[in-house]
Amino acid sequence: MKPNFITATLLAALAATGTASADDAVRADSHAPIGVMGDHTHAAGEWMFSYRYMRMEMAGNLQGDESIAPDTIVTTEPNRFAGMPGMPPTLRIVPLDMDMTMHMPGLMYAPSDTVTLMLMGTYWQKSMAHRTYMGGMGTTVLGDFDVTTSGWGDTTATALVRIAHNATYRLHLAAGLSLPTGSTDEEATVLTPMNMRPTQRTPYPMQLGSGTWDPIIGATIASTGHGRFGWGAQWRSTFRLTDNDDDYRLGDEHRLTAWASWLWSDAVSTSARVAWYDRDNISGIDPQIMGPVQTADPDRQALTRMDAGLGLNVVGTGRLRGWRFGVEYLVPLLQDVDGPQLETDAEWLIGVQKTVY
Ligand SMILES: [Cu+2]
Repeated sequence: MKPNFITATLLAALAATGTASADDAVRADSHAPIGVMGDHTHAAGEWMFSYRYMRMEMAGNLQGDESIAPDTIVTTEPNRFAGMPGMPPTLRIVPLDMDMTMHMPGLMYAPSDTVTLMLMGTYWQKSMAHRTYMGGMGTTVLGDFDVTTSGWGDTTATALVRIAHNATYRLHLAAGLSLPTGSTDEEATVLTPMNMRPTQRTPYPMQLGSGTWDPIIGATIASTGHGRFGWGAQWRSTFRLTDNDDDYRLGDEHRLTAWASWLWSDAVSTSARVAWYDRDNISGIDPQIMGPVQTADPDRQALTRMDAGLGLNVVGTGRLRGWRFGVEYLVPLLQDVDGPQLETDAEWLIGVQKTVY
């Protein structure tokens, strides 16, 4: 055989089975919609810096999958602390709405073609509006108050391991740990039904971290590169195995998502996605979290939600090679809660990524 033929054969074999990192870099659809974490891997030696902004808006309350009004909550929903000193038989403080903003800086590095390491931090800004009803019964409103908390949440360290990776198809597993860098001791001033304003530990949804070291396991499969249509799917679960210093553990979380993408040009793709999310109740109880309010009840934290989302991915070319931009908007299709719990209205995600080759 002539050397030219051997070289051509080798190049063809590389093109068919190679790492496809060049294609990954220039096709907008080679990353999942921006709301999917750990969706892609890197070629050996590559670094990636990223920043994601997430905003979630919630308003009104659900019991199961149906709306429940504040007046109904405070006259019919039992207070788990009833019987303790000063505790009314029903809930008397109702969350009205909540805005959550999350800033997520991220770092990825691939020590080899097989393994990509990922580190992601979270910085939370949470704000919840409440309505307090007067005394132990009836529907007379005493007043409204806001609770806000902000600060670093938990940090995740994850290894992504390639099982298959070629020009049109990729499969990788995720194994990681959520590190308890977020506070579980946040405090706020509240308005009680007895018209007092004590400062006390905030209920669970306003805390910033879990307080526990939690394993993360997942898998991602995706197919792009053989035309304008692409698709992918991911499973990702967080398991809470031990109680934290405050005598409780958050519920396990499970996420399943699948998306389809359309490549308009190499630089621009759009996506449609469905996302299923399930969270268990809290087990144990923080003795410092107590009050006639749903958010203080460990058994009113579980939820199942199905979201639908539309997304846009843009990848830089020329001088902007290595830069990516993504945006995604999700709305719930189905929600079912161990309530009452606030109802999710919408979620926005915006992200910027920079790969260093
Ligand atoms: Cu990356």
